[in-house]
Amino acid sequence: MTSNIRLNKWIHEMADLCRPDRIHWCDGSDSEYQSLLQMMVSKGVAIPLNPKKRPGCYLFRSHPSDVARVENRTFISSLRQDDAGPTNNWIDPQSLKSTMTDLFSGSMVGRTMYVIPFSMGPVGSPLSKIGVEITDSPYVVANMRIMTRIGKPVLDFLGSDGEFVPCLHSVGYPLLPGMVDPQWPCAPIEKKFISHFPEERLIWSYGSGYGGNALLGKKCFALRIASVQARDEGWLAEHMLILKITNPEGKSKYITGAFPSACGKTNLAMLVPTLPGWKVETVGDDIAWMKFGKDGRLYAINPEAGFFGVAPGTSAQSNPNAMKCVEKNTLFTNVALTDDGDVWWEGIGYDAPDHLIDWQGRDWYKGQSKEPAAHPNSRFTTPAHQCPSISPDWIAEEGVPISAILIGGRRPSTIPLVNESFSWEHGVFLGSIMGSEITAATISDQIGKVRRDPFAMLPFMGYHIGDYFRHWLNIGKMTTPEKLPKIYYVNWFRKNAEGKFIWPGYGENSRVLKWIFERLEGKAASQKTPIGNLPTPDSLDLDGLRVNPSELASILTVDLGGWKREAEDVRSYYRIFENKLPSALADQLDQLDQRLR
Ligand code: GTP
Ligand code: SPV
Ligand code: MN
Repeated sequence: MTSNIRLNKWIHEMADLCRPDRIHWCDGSDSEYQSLLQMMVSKGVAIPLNPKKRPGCYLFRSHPSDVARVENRTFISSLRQDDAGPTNNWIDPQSLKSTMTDLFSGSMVGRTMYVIPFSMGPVGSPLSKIGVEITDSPYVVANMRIMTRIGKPVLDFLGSDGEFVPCLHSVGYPLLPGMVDPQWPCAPIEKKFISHFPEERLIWSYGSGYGGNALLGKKCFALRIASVQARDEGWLAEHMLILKITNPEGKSKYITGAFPSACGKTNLAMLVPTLPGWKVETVGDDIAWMKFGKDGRLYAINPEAGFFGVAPGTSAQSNPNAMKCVEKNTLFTNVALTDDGDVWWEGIGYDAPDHLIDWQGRDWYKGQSKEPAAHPNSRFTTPAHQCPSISPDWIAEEGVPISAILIGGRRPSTIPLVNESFSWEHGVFLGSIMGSEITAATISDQIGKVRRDPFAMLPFMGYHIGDYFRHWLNIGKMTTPEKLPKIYYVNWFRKNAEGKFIWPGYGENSRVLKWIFERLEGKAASQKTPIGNLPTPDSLDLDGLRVNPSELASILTVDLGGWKREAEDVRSYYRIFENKLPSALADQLDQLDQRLR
């Protein structure tokens, strides 16, 4: 119920189209959340975990075909194909709407249509934006309540004429009379459509209930639609963590980091430094909206309110803050269930018990079962305010001033541990050529293969990537150079001859953060190389670190042969941008070639 005329009209139109049995306006209250969960428990959709071990926690199991984002079913349906660019799937908006109108027609028969008003960013903050998601999935409602700010305060703020992004979602499984509702309703892959209409600022998602396909505030709005808004309004909507780092003298800086899906953002954002006296606090773990402040610096907000984090690999050793966070009030999806009502996943830090129920609900026996007990993209949804490392600034309405931007991915070879860009333009060049191994965060038959993923935004771009590079270059001209964050290319994922990670990662990444911090202070030394500024052998604090010296040397020096191949590969990759490739980036590539000779 709202006085917002446009919202009322849209809700009525969508209800006429989807024909739900009933409409529920979410008020966002705790009692609403609890009763939704109880309803899902009674239907066998949610499994309550042992309240002595995980109070307020529930386990969900998705359909085995619906376990991650579906990039090949994600569409940027701009009016002109050229505006979607060479990296996005495009369908003419009229034709896509007609296909999807048929799909949505009656798609909510037998179901409740939930209306979720949500705010990305603190309600009322000048950097925040409002969306309204319509969904027929109570699982989505429960997750959206953790991941965003939902309900009455948002409607109140929206008022009678406030702006919002309409986000329509259906799992695509109408319940006709006599049909039984499966545990995880969804549509077959060819009927899934995760669609964006950038000019209209509109999202239509059909057929999937999982993560970024269905929680429309996240990738669909806060990245794909927001990237278009950011281009038009002169700011940046990025796939980045935000952290605060404080040195032993008590001086703090804020750093963002763009790493592709399942490449370490949550872990870096919650890092516990191994270096004495240093402290890291969490502002955000997945998305940063950055705008210029009055002082000419870039300020970032975390538009989300929770973490939708990768479970496997999360342990008290690797990420104690996340482990604390998920002790209560957390929704788990596709992890394994222990006989005593707790969760387990690969890399949780202790052996599996002899028996588990795996993510597909099947018996799993230690030493016998061959498949992982938890899905590699199993996730926890947990409130940000529960995180022991959360920074009080995480809800700062004006955002936090950014001193450095990290970029990086999973590169088993070539890319060194850390590389400081020469300039903003050179940093944008490095961002544009970023590559990473494909991970289980997306459904793909090419997991593990390295692909170019510029600024970790490949799957999340709302427009032409060539225009996006130009936008980044323009941002660099909107203030004076010394006020811009410095850009650093990092890689925690180099492998040795045995295929093992050379760098221990996690808390030890604080050594790299310290070098960056001290570079920003003008203190740490660096050496100029053909690819950028690398640490001098003694400027990086390696005190007490146990890594094979020759392997360590290999990740701290330039692999000339590897970089020559890299530059050649970038040249052919750049061809896909045709006339949209900014000449500044073509020049950067030529200069790299020159320096590598
Ligand atoms: P999305 O939520 O998909 O965007 O992922 P993310 O970028 O937040 O990645 P996350 O921090 O959840 O890490 C993904 C996986 O990488 C987990 O299994 C981590 O344990 C592992 N990982 C994270 N940081 C490191 C690191 O420094 N070194 C190594 N070897 N693995 C890491
Ligand atoms: C990612 O894939 O980058 C995620 C998970 O953060 S999802 O929300 O499913 O996109
Ligand atoms: Mn992500």
